Amino acid sequence: MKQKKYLLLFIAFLQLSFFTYASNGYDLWLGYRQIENENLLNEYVNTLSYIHLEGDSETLKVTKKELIKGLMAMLGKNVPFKNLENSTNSLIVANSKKLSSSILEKVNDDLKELNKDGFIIKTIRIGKNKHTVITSNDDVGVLYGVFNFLRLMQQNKSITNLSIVDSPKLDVRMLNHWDNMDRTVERGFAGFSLWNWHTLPDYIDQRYIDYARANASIGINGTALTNVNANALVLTPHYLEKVKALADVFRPYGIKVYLTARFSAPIEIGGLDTADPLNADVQEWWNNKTKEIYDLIPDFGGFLVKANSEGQPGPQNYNRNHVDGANMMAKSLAPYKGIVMWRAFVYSEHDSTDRAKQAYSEFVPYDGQFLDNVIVQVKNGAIDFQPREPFHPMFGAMPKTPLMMEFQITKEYLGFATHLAFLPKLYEEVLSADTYRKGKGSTVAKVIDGSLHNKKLTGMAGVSNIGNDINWTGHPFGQADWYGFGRLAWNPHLSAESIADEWIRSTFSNDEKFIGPVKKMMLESREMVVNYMNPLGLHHIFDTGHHYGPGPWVGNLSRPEWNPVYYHKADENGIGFDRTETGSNALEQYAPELAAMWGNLDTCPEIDLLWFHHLAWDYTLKDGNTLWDGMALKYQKGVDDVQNMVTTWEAMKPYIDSQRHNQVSMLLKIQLKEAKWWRNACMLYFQTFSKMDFPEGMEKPDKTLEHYKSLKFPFAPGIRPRW
Ligand code: GCV
Repeated sequence: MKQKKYLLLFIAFLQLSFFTYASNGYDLWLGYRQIENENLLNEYVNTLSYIHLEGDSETLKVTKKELIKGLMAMLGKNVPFKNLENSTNSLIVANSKKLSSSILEKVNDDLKELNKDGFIIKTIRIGKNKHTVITSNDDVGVLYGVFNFLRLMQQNKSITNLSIVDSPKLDVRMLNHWDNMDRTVERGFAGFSLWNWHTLPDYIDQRYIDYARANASIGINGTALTNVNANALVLTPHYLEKVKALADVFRPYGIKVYLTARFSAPIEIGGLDTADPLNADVQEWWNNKTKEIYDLIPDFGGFLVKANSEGQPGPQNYNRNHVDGANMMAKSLAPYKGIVMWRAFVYSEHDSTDRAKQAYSEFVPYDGQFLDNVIVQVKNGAIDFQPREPFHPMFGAMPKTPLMMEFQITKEYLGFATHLAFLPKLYEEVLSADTYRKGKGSTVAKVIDGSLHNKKLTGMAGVSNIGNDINWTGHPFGQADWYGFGRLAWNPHLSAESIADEWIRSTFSNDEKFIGPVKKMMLESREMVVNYMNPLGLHHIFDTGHHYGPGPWVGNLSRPEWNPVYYHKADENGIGFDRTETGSNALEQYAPELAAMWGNLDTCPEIDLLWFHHLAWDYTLKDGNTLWDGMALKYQKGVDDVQNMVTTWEAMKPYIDSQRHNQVSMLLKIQLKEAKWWRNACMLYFQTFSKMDFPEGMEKPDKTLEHYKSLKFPFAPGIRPRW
């Protein structure tokens, strides 16, 4: 009785200190909190009397550390490690190869179902004794199992009767860092690069370890360290030593290192006078370079390549094609089981066709010609990470080629790190889109998990939003995008709703009074951004270069498709990009069902209207409003919804620590200010064409169009430095 009283007092003390302490967010979703619910705490303590952990590989050492850390924090006590004999209520953690036959027979059927890195968490009985087993056919799977088990506890789920069998649906689950070697980050808004190339390899920043741990906790198993706008120097011996040091840190966490390979590296650092992929010296150079890398890093993942895109060199400089370039590198990597991720983000100033069509036109004819260890990396949409884009038409259109998804986690076009827009909602929309390539139900998720066309190599990449800001992502809610990306790379069929739920519980609180409103706010946030930036299918109307804020008036850049006016095509007759048969006919690149649906104004969803159609300002929308009024009201709705988000968040103050609450409050106010800026600037500009009044219900702009046009941001973060 007395003991119980002390326990309650202890919990009350912890709660009190939680609300008054300031969390800087460094712990991410792994800040294990003391279990507050007394019954649950008892259940956990009783179920976890002992831990029995087999094996001492580097991976199992970090697994053990994680268990100790997590259980100590959540239970408020140490759980002793003990041999199994005669014990009950033990947590058994081991690679399946180390399990005793009596345990093995309880999990054998489940083990057969596992893919690489999959795990089992199962409650078993042996005689009178009850235990919880976490196992896998490989050590990394055991680590993943432990992270998942701890997550169940973080979410206050019962652990007395578990039967979880979970495997990753994709092989390559990786972050792409657009980190330059001078530590600036292209499109990075959370500080400088994590990689301190100057102090590597001798100085191992604790951040590198914490980075690996965070990634492993959500199943991420690869990282491309450097920008796709690549610098060949990273392939020199001086830098490879540093890359090796990072690879050594990441290895226990199951994370492989990949490098971006500049196509002209044989010239720039190899002393050759060509980088022609069919030239024998060039091939030999890549073979030797690859061997040099594998001598240092035996589990090196491979190369990520941006070629003949936005000024990057590539095989076309030598009148060769993507297949020649990718296959040359693939041959050098094949003996070591390395892969080439060849990006399909290509468009050319010499091609006057709709930019949205160019990647498909260039790549689809190569279907079936890439070697087995090449995977073509395709952005989620055909333009460039816009707040909303129809899925990229290449998905489903190359049945003989593995395609991997490239999402952007950093918010180049969704308000940088100052706006809250929960991106898993965007990812979910793309992944669940139906390509109709093999009939109804041929979703993008099935293309990339390999099930639609029976692909062996599968993957998903996310352009990282991480920097050296203390909380990693700048905006505390940016952590949810990293987390959500990892979870979807593990299983692209998960729902954004379940991801938001998990993340809130692990990161902030299990209090339903907090979870309900915050989850709602997160799930609606991406649509708010679409509304106040790019409603009704508008796209790429961002200010030039830095992409911060509106710039629909920009029309003076040398390449036509770099100008917002190219995309909205506003004139006195109307607005929108005609991609139907009467226009660019980008629709022809989709399955006939989709071409018909998007091509017909009666069936085209209004969220995609101006992506596919150029319509008169007085065109009637489904709700009876004119296009002009409807557009204005969408902009206004975006602003109003952000205002509501500000109000919701203010009411959340009692539930979390003051530091993070205050940070989010300030950021939401910036978001509100900028949402109004977007609405005012865009509507004033489009009004110069429509010549129509703003409808009732739209707040009138308080500044002139000239004012918005005059705003300049020479030091906006994330712009590519010019060396
Ligand atoms: C890394 C967009 C971005 C560029 C980026 C490019 C790409 O154009 O604005 O910063 O370059 O995409 O994905 O290669």
